[in-house]
Amino acid sequence: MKYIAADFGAGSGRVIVGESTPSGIALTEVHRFPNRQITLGGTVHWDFLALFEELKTGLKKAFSKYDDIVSIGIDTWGVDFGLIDRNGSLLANPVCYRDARTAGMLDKAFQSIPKEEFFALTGNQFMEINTVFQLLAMKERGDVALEVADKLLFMPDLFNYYLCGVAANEYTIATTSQMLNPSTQEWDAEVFSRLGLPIGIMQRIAPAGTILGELLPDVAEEVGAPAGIKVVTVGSHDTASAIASISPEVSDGWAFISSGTWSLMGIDTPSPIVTPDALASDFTNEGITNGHISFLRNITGLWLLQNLEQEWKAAGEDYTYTSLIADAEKSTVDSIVDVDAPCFSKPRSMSVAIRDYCKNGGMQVPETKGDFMRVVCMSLAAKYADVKTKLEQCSGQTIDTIYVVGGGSQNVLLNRLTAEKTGCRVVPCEKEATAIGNIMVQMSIQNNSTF
Ligand code: LFR
Repeated sequence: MKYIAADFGAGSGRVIVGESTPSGIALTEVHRFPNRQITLGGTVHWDFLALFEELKTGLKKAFSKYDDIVSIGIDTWGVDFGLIDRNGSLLANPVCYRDARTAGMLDKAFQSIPKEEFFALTGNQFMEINTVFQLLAMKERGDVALEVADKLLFMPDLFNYYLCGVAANEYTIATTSQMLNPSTQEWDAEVFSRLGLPIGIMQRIAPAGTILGELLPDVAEEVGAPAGIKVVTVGSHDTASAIASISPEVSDGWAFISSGTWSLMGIDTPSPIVTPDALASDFTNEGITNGHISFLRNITGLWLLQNLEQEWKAAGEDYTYTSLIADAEKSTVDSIVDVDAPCFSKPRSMSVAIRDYCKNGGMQVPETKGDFMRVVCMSLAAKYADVKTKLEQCSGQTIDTIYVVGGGSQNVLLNRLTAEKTGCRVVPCEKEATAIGNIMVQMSIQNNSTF
């Protein structure tokens, strides 16, 4: 039996077919496509229609190649959503969290719900990108789509809806919104009423591993799928899927880093940690597929390197990942930047932003690609060490092992520096963690887990 995982990540989307084999889950990528953000009228959008079309192309390729596919599961990054009207139409192309509309919304929200209380209600790290601040921004500017919306569907929910016609909010992605109560696992009515947001647009929560429905007949026909293909919820938050792929040898004393555009560093804990210490250290409580909580910190991850690489590619520079690491090993620049500093979140030029940061801080200024690579890796490792100490303080656990999943797990320099700075054993795990976790949840679904 085979399963389809569709993963929409920063930069690209992929349709992958997975199956269980004696040596683990085998993956075959059947379709990869760009996931571009489109600026229209000054707003940064998802290109949802194009992405849905690419998803169908991927499904078509998968169904023409394999005849034993059982189900489809979608995952994307967190917080973004689409709004649907009462006739089931998409009201507008969803807006990407990198858009500037949420500027100033944290302070606005704190006027209605003080920070400490807000954290106790939701357990989420305060980030302007969170769904609640996107909705508040829409309300503040009198956005008509919000006024007439009937349903809010997070991005994976939106793909699912147009695949099978069933509207649901999957649990793990819902926990990135800052509107869900981590203890009751329900929408927090207090948050909605105090901010004047419409709770009626929120949908019933579907746990990861729920059968939502079957592919709609017209979609099935278009993609050449047989009858009865199930559309299921997985850890539809990509980070939740990535964490699902980790199988630690011990029950505690370990942390994870999901290393991609973001570095999500945290621990698996049975219940949320919403103490003042957790708030002060910027931790978030997000749902994972085993019903536990990932208590983690969002760190600006390889975003810095991805931006540098874009500049180097645009300038026609010649290098490979291996040559970058070799050059970084030779570099003697030891400057450390705070990767989470606002100047790195949407810079016009990442190399200029890093140089300026170092110059202003009286540190050595990187010049070569190897210097930049070294600064990024040293800075990330330093951040990991700081977050590890704070994780230990907040959880009372001692962490001695760090499992690294995702594309960044292949960065041997970063792994070595992380081990040095944290004093932990660093275990690189699945590069394709998100797809593997997505498929593992599909494989575990029982026939009675219908929505
Ligand atoms: C990683 C991720 C993070 C989330 C960020 C924005 O891809 O999903 O978990 O905080 O993207 O949604």
